[in-house]
Amino acid sequence: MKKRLLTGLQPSGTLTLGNFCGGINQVYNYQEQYDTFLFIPDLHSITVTQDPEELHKKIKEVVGLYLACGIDAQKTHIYIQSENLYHANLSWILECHAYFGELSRMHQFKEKSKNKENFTCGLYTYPILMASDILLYDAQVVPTGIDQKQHVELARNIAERFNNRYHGNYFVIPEPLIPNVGAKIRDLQNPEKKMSKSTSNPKSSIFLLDEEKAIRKKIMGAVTDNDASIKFDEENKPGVSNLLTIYSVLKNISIDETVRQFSGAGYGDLKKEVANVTIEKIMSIQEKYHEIMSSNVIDDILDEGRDYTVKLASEKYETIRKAVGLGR
Ligand code: ATP
Ligand code: LTN
Repeated sequence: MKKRLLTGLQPSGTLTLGNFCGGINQVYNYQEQYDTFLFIPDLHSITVTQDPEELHKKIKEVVGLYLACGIDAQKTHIYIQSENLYHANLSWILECHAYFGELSRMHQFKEKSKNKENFTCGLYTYPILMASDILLYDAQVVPTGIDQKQHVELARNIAERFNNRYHGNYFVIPEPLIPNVGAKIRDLQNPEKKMSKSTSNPKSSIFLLDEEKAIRKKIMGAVTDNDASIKFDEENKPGVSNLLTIYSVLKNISIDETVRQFSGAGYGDLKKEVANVTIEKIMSIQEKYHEIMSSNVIDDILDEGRDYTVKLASEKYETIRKAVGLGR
C-alpha cells in the first residue's frame, strides 16, 4: 500500500512563489508515489480577519491554482476543510490533550501576535487544528516549507501522547517532508524574512497570478548586497542566495549547478535570468488556470473530495471518541 501524504495551503491571499516551492511543487513531485491528500485549510484562514466575499473567492482560486500547477485530481484528493465537520471536532479533543506551554513556543504564533494588542484565540490554538487535519487521515508524511516544521512536530507530540494515554496505536506519527532546496523562499525586499502571501508590501512577493511586467519589475528590484559576487551563502548573502534558489527550483537543477551557470556573471544578469524562468513558469500556470476557471470541473472535484474524506474522517473520529470515553 502507498504511504499517505497530506498538506494544505491557506486561502488567505493569492498563492506566492514561496507557496509553490515549499508546498504545491512538492505535492506535484510526490503525487505518483503517495496516496495524496491536498486540502484548503479555510478554517485556518479565519484566525486573522478576512473579508468574507474575498475569502470565498480565494478558496476556488486556490483550487484552480492547485490544478494549474499540475495537481491531478485523479491521483490527489482535493477538498475543503470546513466542509468536513470532523476536522474541528477532532481538534477539540486534541485541544484537551495539548498543553498551553507547548503552544506558547510556536514561532508562527509569536511572529503573528507580535506588537498586537488583540489577536484571536484561534491564532493561538491553530497548530492543534493542523494536528487534527493530519491525524484524522493517518497521514505519514506532511510536505511543507520550513516554517511549518514546528507545527508538524507538535502533531507528532500530541499523537504520541494520545497513543500512550489510551494504550493503543490510535494515531500514526507523521513526518515533516521539507525540500532540500526551496524550503524558505525569501521576501524580495527584506530577505531576512520569508516570502508571504499576506504581506503588506506587494513588491516583496511574487504572486502566481501576477502579470509578466510586475514579475520582472519585482525580481529586478530584489534586494541583494554590495559584494557583487554570485555565491550561495544564505547567512551573509540571503538576497542573492534566494535568487539562486528560485532559479534552481524552477529549472529543477542543484544549487551547485546553478552557481556554476552564473560564474562570472553580474547581479543584473542573474536577475534577468531568474525573471525569465519565473515568468515562463508562471505564465504557463496562468494559461492553465484560466482554462480551468472557465470550465466547471472544480465543483465536481470538490464534491468528490469531500465525500471521500468525510467517510474516512468519520471512521477515525468514532474510534477516537470511544477511546476517550465520550458519547454512549
Ligand atoms: P500567510 O502569509 O497567510 O501566513 P503563507 O504565504 O506564509 O501565508 P501558508 O499558507 O502559511 O503561506 O503556507 C502554505 C505552504 O507554503 C506551507 O507548506 C508553507 O510551509 C509553504 N510556504 C509558505 N511560504 C513559503 C516560503 N516563503 N518558502 C517556502 N515555502 C513556503
Ligand atoms: N498551517 C499551514 C496550513 C495547514 C497545513 C495543515 C499544512 C493547515 N493544516 C495540515 C499541512 C498539514 C500553513 O499555514 N501553511
